Amino acid sequence: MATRVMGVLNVTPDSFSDGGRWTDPERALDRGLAMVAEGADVIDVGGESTRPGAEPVSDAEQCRRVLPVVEALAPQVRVSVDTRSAAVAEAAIEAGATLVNDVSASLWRVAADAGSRVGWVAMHMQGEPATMQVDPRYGDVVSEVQAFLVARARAAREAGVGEVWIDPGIGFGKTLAHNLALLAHLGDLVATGLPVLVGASRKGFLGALLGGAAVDDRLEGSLATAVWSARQGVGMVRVHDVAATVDAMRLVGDLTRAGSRG
Ligand code: HH2
Repeated sequence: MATRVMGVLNVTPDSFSDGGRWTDPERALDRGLAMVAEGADVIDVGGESTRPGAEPVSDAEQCRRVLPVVEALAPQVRVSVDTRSAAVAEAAIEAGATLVNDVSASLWRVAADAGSRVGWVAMHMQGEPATMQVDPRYGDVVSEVQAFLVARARAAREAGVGEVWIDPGIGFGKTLAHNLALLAHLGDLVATGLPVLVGASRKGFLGALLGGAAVDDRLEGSLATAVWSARQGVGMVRVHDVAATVDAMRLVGDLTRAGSRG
């Protein structure tokens, strides 16, 4: 199946890449619809930055930021809500979101209670955003992340969630080496049989690999990682640059088909 594209829409003043650009609900709606026109399958609306060092945002403030945008977009496209708060996830579902994108991997009961139309993304994070990049350590990052995600997915399935995604959480309590190891072994996550989501777009490790590129100068790395992920069998990529990602993935898909002799 073709890899789907989740477009990032941060309705925050401080997200690491698009912070402050879409805080006005009208502009956020326009941005969301533009990403749909570019080929996004899902729009991921978030009201709390989880970049390294970020402090938590109250439920009330997250709701104030995301609910008008979720409500306006939901009739036009599938909407996910990017939150660690059960109350915010519940309110967003009420407003029309059908996917809970949960970087804390703890909110599966919210999805279960909402019934079969609502799915859940379990993302791996070591620690909390405020301190997660201080000194992340693993024995074997690939097997530890995989074991964690499979266990959370099993709990969600047992609670009755029909659609469960797993995400290695690139940049969430991980060094450059950890991120590279996880990306190199995406096939292991895919082999679990659970659909895999990867969010590497514009992240810091790409800046490091691209010789210190600033956040807006990481397109090459973002595209390369999205195409790599798609080729490993990942089911969805979470990206800021939707049009370029769709083009790059389509091109490599065409190449692959043209090259197969079977
Ligand atoms: N990354 C970010 C936020 N949410 N969700 C999933 N499932 N996977 C990710 O890799 C992921 C995520 C961080 O990126 P961004 O939303 O662009 O920035 P910020 O956290 O500063 O709002």
